[in-house]
Amino acid sequence: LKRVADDVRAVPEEKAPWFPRQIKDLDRCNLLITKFDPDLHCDHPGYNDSEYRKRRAAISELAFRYKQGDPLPTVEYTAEEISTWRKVYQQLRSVYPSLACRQFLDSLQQLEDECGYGEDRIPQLRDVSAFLKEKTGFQLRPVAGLLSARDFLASLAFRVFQCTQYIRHPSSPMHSPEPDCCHELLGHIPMLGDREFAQFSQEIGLASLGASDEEIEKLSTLYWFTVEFGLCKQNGEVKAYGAGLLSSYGELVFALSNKPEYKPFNPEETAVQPYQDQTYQSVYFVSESFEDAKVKLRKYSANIKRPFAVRYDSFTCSVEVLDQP
Ligand code: HBI
Ligand code: FE
Repeated sequence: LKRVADDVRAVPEEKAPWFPRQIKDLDRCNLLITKFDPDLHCDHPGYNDSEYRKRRAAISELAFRYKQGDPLPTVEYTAEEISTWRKVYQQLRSVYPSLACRQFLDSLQQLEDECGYGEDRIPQLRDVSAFLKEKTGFQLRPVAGLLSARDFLASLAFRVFQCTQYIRHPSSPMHSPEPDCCHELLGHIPMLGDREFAQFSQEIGLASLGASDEEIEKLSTLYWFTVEFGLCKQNGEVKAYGAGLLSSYGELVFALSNKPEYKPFNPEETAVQPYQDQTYQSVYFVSESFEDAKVKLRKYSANIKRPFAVRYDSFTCSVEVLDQP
């Protein structure tokens, strides 16, 4: 009893929140946010469609049962689901050459050549994960929906991308209130096949481990305006690299029109910019290059107050925790 009391007293007051140290700890990073869940929200396009909700529940079940190291589940998509995918793919593919950044286009081309990307079938997470593993060391794990920012960012520290496997409701192929496989496979995956971008993503993840709720909120906002809605300069032109843009025809065209405001990417300012998750952004942040974004993010992260430093060990897929002097 005495020992227990001593242990309790020994815990420093500013104890950091729990975070995963090993890749298998990601099995515990599973806090779902029900903000856009079709079972609970009457304005979700699938709310009145019990067939759709049943399908979603079945695909969610695959994610709930998944443990790190299991083979990724495959889903046999229906003709209706493939038809939704086709509409999204065709519309977006036609505008990518003029609006997407070079890294995205290169990677998408490789996915089409090597990984079965195309309008006729929805790629399987298992194939896509194997592709990414070879290119950048990223791997996928299935997730049933929107995760808490803390859990989502933590997985990036291990080069694990939590990926939804269901598709949006057929009544609104051009819009989804929540992430779905169109958003992941078209928006995120090609960028995660780029080495520089993969490293940028992992560094946001590492910065989030054990951070306070306030810092998580800021990192999540940074993630929003870069990984989701980021723009970058390329040969004197502004191009899109954010997944929220590259998976939404309407916002992609809007973001690269002369309507929205552009600001230079600057983590201190970007981290506190209010953002929109119901409509288009009113401001977008433009990076000079990924290298530049990475250097700036690194400086920002170094200033986050944590009583320790972390280092990723890629041999053991684990995070080393070092005491800060
Ligand atoms: N969860 N499944 C999933 N997919 C995302 O893209 C995602 C998430 N949770 C939070 C999030 N993205 C970001 O908006 C940041 O809060 C990290
Ligand atoms: Fe996303």
